[in-house]
Amino acid sequence: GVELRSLGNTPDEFRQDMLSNLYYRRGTTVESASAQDAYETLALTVRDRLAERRARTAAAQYESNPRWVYYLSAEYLLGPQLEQNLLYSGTSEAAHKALEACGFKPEEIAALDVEPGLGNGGLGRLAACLLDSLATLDIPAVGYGIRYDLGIFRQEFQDGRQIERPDDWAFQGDPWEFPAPDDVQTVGFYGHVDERDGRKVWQPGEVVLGEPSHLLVPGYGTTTVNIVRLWRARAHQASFDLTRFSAGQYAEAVQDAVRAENISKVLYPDDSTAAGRELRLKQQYFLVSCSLRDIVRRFRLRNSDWDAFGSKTAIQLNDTHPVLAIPELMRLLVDEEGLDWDHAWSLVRQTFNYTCHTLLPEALETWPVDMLGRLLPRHLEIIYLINAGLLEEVRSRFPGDIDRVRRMSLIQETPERLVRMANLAVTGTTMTNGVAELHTQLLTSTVLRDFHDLWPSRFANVTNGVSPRRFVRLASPGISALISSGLGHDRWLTDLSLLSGLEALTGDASFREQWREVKRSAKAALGLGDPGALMDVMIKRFHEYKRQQLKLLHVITLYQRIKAGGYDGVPRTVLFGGKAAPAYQAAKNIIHLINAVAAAVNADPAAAGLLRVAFPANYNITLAEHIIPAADLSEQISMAGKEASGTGNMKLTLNGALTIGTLDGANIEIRDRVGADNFFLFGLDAPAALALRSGPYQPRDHYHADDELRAALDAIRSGAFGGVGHDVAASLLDRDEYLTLADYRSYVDAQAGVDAAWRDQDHWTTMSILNTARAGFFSSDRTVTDYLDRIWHATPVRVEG
Ligand code: DL6
Repeated sequence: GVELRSLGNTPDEFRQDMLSNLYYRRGTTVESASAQDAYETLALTVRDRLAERRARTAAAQYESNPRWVYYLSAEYLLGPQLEQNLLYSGTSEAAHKALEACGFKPEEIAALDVEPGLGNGGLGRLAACLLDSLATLDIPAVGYGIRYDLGIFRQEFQDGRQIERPDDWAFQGDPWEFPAPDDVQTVGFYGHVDERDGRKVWQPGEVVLGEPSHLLVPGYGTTTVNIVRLWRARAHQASFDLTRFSAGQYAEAVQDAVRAENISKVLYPDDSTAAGRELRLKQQYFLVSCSLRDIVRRFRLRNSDWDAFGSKTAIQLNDTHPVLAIPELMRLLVDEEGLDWDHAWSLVRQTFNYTCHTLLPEALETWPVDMLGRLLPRHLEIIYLINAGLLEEVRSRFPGDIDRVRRMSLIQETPERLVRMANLAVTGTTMTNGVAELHTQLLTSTVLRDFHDLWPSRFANVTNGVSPRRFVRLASPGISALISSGLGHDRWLTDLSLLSGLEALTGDASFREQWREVKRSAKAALGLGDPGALMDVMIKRFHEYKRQQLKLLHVITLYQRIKAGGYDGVPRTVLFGGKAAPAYQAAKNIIHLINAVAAAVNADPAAAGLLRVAFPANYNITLAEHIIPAADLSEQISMAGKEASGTGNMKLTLNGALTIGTLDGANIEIRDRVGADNFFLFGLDAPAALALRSGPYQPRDHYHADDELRAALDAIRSGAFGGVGHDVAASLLDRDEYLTLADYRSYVDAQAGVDAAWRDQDHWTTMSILNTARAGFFSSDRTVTDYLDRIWHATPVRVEG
């Protein structure tokens, strides 16, 4: 092949290349360059280094014709790209010097790097961590997603209320992206199904184009650079109505084009509103259709026999959002390629696997049969055929068990006819996995129990993990440097189990002192409160099951103790961060109340130096990277049995925060590893919570029995926080769906244990180091290794450096 010229990484070579990029690609000069010019030039110069590795990677992967891992996800929270790409390409220092030589301040230029907020929360960030680890482990992989014009909304507070603003993240252009308008795919919607020569032919009524662009996904400490390919909807030229435009009907002239391009306009915030459901379904099919065509095109580059498809292709369905891929691949194989049904079905089942990320029944997607049939008539036929096969198997395994047949059917019949996407996902895949031990156990014993009865070997657990590069090395340069100096190497960045070497250092007083100092300076850098105070952090999406309201009741109790002159706790800064889905009023009420309580506490001289409440707006990956290293206490206080796994809990543990938590999600595995002595446990466990929920639970009994709880709720009800929060208090007293009041006393008492532990700073530091030392399991490298062993069965392709 043709040899690539290697780009040099000395400061001089890097600066020369920056200058070339400034002149030739940015079209400007050093004298007139703006900060944005400098940022984009820097980004291009770094990107070029990775692009070179990408070219080598693509060549090696093509050559070895491996089994590919394709990750299909409606969401990716990739985080800021600049610092990551500088680190992974080994050019941080050269870039710093080059910027300074041109008169720019590196921090100011880095601040211009806007994160693509193409996800809502844990599921999207997990996708990004898995891509990072796939590349780091040299696995040939491509992530597929949607390039939303507007990412997750920008959160602002107005009078303490959450306001959502559009996030036009790529307004200035995105220097990391490689658009490929020549690889465009055509996606159909609506229309009808004909039969021709014994084959079904779908004649779509509307056609939209999917235009891809890709971002580079570098591995750490390796040459491999994979990609994530994102699709953007484009209208056909023909949808612009020139006749109408010429007649002055400007809006009408573009209406079809606008409708087409709306498909990738906004990241759908969540499914708590009915409006826009059809658009959401269109987004899902758009992602699936474009990605499968691309996957098939890539398969054909090296293979001609369909029989090899399943062994060359592992497609992971990230939750139910991309599950239409199952009927779509059946349609491609049967209708377009002419394979017989059984042959196609066996290839489809070999190809796909499914990850479930929830236990909330309302989060298991369903689609009205009518809507799906109108939008995708052939797919609905295929779903019916798949259902026939499934129900035949159920009937023959469980004769006469009509209820079971009804529960397992892909179609819910009453009260409304709905397609059950999770049932389709389990039926059309080889493996289904949960994301933490408890989650998988609850999935197989409750939500998906019938499927587990039928096919027990089709279920596996793969506990989530996080990228140590992103969430330790980049987020916490101070802690990272200390870990490396303590261990005498930085190999822990690619083998996180090596953190166990820190255990021996807990006996070293000077190491403990340095650890304390590093945590303290992370708090000082965050600038939210006294760095000597305990930094108590609750960062995650707002949801009643996660119970930010429980943390808030604790804050009110502390405040009331202060007001009563009986405060014996340690100084604390309580930090909240997170967004509520725009249509989720109960969660937005909690946000409003937190801000009202924060205003009262922070303005009260009596609380000064003892308690402070911080709630920075617009929690995202960029902000997370500042908060996580500063945390002393990690709040993981969901009602047991509701949080599938959590990943923030892992990030905080790895950064030396101690957890106060329930036995929920991955908290259980964290506690098992760090040790019960280094974890503040409280509350009902999952069976106890379930039992209480199934009986006649009376939240008011707790209100009457506990003076401090009653005082906290009464303060809200009596208007102590500017009259805000009546609805929150009423919902807790009347329903308390997530057992907040039942867990209050146990939680507040456990917090007293936190205070006692914090008073012995030296011991706290030991516990903090032990948390980091014992959390190596929670690397997403281990997660990917588990996926490879249990689910994907793909092997690395090493790329020459
Ligand atoms: O698996 C990633 C992440 C888990 O850690 C969280 O526990 C879980 O809530 C989250 N789920 C979602 C969306 N849920 N659905 N469906 O983000 O996934």
